[in-house]
Amino acid sequence: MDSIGSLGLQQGEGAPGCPQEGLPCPSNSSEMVQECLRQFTVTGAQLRQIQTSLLGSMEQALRGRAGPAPAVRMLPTYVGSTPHGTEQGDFVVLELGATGASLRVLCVTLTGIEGHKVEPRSREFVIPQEVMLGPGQQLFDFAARCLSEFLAVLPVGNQGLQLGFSFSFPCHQTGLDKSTLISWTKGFKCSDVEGQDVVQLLRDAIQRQGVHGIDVVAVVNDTVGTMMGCEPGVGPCEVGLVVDTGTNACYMEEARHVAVLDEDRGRVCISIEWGSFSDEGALGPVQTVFDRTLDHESLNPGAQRFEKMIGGLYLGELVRLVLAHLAQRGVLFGGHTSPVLQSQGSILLEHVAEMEDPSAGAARVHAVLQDLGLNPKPSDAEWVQRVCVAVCTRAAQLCAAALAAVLSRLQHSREQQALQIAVATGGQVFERHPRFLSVLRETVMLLAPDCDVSFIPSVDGGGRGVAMVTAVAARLAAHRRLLEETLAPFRLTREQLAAVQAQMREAMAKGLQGEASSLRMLPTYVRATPDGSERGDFLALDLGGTNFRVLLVRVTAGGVQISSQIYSIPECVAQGSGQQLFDHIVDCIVDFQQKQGLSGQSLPLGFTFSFPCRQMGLDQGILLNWTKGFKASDCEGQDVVCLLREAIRRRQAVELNVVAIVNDTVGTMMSCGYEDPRCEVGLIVGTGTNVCYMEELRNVASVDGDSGQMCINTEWGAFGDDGSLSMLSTYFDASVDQASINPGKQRFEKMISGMYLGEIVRHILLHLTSLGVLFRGQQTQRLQTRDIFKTKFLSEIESDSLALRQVRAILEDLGLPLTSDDALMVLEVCQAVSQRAAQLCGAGVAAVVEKIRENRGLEELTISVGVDGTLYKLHPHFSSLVAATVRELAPRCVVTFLQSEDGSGKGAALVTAVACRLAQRTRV
Ligand code: 0WK
Ligand code: BGC
Ligand code: BGC
Repeated sequence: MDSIGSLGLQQGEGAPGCPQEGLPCPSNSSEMVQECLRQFTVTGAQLRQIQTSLLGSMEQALRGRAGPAPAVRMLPTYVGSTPHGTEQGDFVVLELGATGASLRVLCVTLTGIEGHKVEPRSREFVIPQEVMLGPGQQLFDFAARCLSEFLAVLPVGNQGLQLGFSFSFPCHQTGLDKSTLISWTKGFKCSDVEGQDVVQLLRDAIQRQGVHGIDVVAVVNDTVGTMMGCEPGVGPCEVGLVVDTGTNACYMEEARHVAVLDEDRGRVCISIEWGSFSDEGALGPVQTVFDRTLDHESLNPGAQRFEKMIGGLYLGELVRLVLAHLAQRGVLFGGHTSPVLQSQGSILLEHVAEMEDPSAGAARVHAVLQDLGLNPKPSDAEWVQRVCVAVCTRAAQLCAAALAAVLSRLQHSREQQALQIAVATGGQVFERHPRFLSVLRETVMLLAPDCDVSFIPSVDGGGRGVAMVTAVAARLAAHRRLLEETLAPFRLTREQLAAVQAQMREAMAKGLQGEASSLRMLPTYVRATPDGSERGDFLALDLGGTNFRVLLVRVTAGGVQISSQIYSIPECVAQGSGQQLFDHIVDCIVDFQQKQGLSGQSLPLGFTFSFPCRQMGLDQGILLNWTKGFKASDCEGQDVVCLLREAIRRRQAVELNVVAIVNDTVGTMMSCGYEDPRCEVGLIVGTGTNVCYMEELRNVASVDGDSGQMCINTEWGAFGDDGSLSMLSTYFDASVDQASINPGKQRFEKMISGMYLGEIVRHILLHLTSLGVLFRGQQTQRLQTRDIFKTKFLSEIESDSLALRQVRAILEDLGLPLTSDDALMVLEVCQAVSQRAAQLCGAGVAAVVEKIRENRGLEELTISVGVDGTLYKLHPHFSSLVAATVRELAPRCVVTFLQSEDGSGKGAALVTAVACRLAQRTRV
């Protein structure tokens, strides 16, 4: 393997030609030069060690595990795909840091047409040293002034131009346009920038400089720009390699291997930041005294040690240090040093490139050395050239070892032994240094023999690539703006919620007084919550939620035992004839009785009927209108207890004693009230939504009596049916309402409950797809299907434990082809819709508990609310958002939400038990 060492260097070969004719050739002078050259010789084993160690550091950093800081940073760049060439438009690119003391501004026009290219317009500005080392604000103001100067002469109007910021330093990116500088490298050391978001610093400077119409939409590392700038047709390049003043590479890693990212699909571009590779075990043996001196005298000693052996900013300095060393020992330039040889940074990359160039010949080297103020002897030129060759060859070999580590990583992450890959290269060292690429290529072939690597010089130095990323970022930013515009009406302010609370209070007061109101405030004839003395066996029916249940409830001193059975109510029955519906209910009761061995027994029955009923007594309830998915005929306006009794009659030989009909809110309040007597409110947020509470009888105009309380079923689902919620209603709410079986009805319910949230989300997704924001604008049949997006998907998608990947799984099951950005946006849509629902629900509860507090003239009210309903119970954030909104809007009420365990069937049985107890007492 040591053959690698021979590339360009002949080990132990005698010094060519003595420095000066007739002078004894100090055998040791050529020895001394050879010794220096030998120090820059790297063996195959050493290169392989570097390759292995760097690969180890890369994989440790990807795992993101705790432990000693990995030598390389492996920074996600939020670039998830290589360009698909459809990007179009004029984009401004500001490049800072790639090429040392210069800043470049370009205007790149992307045509989106394969192979059709418009030459970018660009201008380079030299950055004064004091700006590179001064206050950060000064640097960014300098950049903004250069931008302004460039735009001033740009033929394209700069209204609404998007800018991509190519910032070639290690940054923690948290978004395409959000990036925090970790540490300066190369010749930069401005104050007050490390740890800051450099996009914001640039935006602030652009504002300070009064440059208008420029929108900074992306920040990109130069390696990413280089990779993305790969000529379409030859690429896509999946590795971006820069060797300019500094060095670094990026590559497309499988997203699932990047621990910090919550992704399992697709690829993401990782900026390796291999400049900071510093594993002593691997680098120590190849570091020379010159490297250590250079590092020691650099702006950032101890940092970027690998970069300082490769980067163009340092090659000239390494050569200078070697030449100064040899001059001081009288080996070169007759032992004369010169100000140039003494002063740091005086030998530049271009000097080395020129002197190193085999075609340059001794004469050219001689000329360069003279330009540097040196007085070289003929032999000096050759030695100097050999020093340049040694320094640059080592740089190319070390760079090759690093690249070979990346190739090994790609082989691992793609489980591919034979890898074919295109590497985009960029930077002055490639452009100026003829042999760098060939040494790099040959060394890579030896270190990664299974990889077929093509090196593609990037065009415009990566400017085009940055424009590509900017175009993608601009598209995503535009999509984000459209998403925000679409979701803005769902983001309710405290003022809006307080207005809903106040309007609900007003509607409650009017409803109680029997005045026109969208809140019917229906008396339920339940005057007290259970006091624990109830006893007996009761049948209960629970109709109106997701499931129809028949229950046997045994109330004993020891508590309540329940056995129940769930029966389905097919849509054709729920929307068929009333007779068919109630016959079906009685069939279920009979089936239940048989299974429970209760046949022939006539147990008192409590009927939870979760629809708006005007009650004239506990066992009388006129159905005002169906809601949710029910529309059985000949029921509205009928006493549903009668309808049930007629069905019982139709089914001879069945004895049932229907004692009470209760709303599911009342059943829930009673069920929770049995455990906690402070429970005086019942809340349902399930298929539908509604609330009841204990109101002072004196406030209930339609029921005689001024003392005591009665439970009022507010039927808040219909709140806003009088148009009082129109200021909150969105185009999507109107679409859902129009498509429902009861348009114009239950408007508040249609903004809150489980039957509708999925549909609201579906309509928003359709809208965003039509805008091209989602699913690349492809409308899918599935998404056009009503009720295909279940409300339970919101609960699943918003669950914290569910990574974005599972969000994709849910959506892909719906046949939606989506990207990770799509998944993120769908998540945000779900969050906006459910958050609004929970806040509106919270505003309603705040209105109710404040009413009770004021009813009782209390400074502070402590009260419990019994809650049931699938949405409230299953959604990961709904309940806490409701509670937070109530705390915000009713700060003088201490509200405890009790999730009902046994549903409202138990509550109906308890209401029946109370009714039976009261009936018992009146009979004795
Ligand atoms: C369970 C109750 C029932 C109520 C239902 C509401 O026992 O009375 O109607 O909760 O929640 P949903 O099933 O509609 O989600
Ligand atoms: C920076 C990298 C950059 C490289 C090439 C290094 O000093 O840390 O971010 O990609 O130089 O410009
Ligand atoms: C009904 C209410 C019921 C609520 C919850 C609404 O659609 O009108 O009576 O309490 O749904 O189930």
